[in-house]
Amino acid sequence: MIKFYYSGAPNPMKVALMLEETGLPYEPVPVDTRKGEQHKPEYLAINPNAKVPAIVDGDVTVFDSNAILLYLAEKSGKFVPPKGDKARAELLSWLMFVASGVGPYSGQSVHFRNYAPEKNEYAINRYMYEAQRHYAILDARLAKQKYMLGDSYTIVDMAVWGWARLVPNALGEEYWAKFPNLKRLVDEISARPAAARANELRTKHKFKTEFDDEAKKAMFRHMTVKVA
Ligand SMILES: N[C@@H](CCC(=O)N[C@@H](CS)C(=O)NCC(=O)O)C(=O)O
Repeated sequence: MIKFYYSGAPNPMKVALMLEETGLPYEPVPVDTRKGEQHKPEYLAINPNAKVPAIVDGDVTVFDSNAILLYLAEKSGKFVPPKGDKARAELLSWLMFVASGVGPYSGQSVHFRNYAPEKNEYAINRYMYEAQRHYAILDARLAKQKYMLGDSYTIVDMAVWGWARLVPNALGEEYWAKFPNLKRLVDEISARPAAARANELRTKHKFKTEFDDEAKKAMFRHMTVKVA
């Protein structure tokens, strides 16, 4: 049985979607990042990066959401083009594009818009600019084809869904009008029964909702440690 270390945040939710889509049996293990549980030594032994998600599958441990998506796709043989297929190489590019671009820029955009103690116009503009540039690239691709890799729904679409659902938080509600093709994909995936079950997972455990000093200390460690 796969142990799935999760919270309701975007990166764990893509993995929850994949687990539900494949039907692989798993045991959800909540990690309440607002309480600092990601820094506990027993969790650091699973993910030294102190973030969710992570999975433990027998003697295999995988962290980083897109690595987990790929692992689960290979394990199940589902939602991934066959090895040797041209689309398999495309899958790698787009998976890394989401992991290294869409996710980090969206995350920083949310941070500087909603959480930074001072309003830093330069940082807000930089991260919003980069986030919307990445979403525009996804939108342009989805204008030409149904899914990120063509006609088939794959883990790339799941990776996109995890973050693109948060376009209103990362950029503002008005941005949906600029990305109609991306919105079409997000809405389609959100309507899938597996997405509903993934979302339900968040209600199975009472995660802390307050963003108080304890949460800031756990998630924004740079606020208390000066390195520059
Ligand atoms: N590259 C990692 C990033 C994971 C990540 O940033 N997770 C967030 C939730 S979306 C987290 O654990 N935040 C808690 C913290 O930063 O302390 C992945 O894709 O899994």
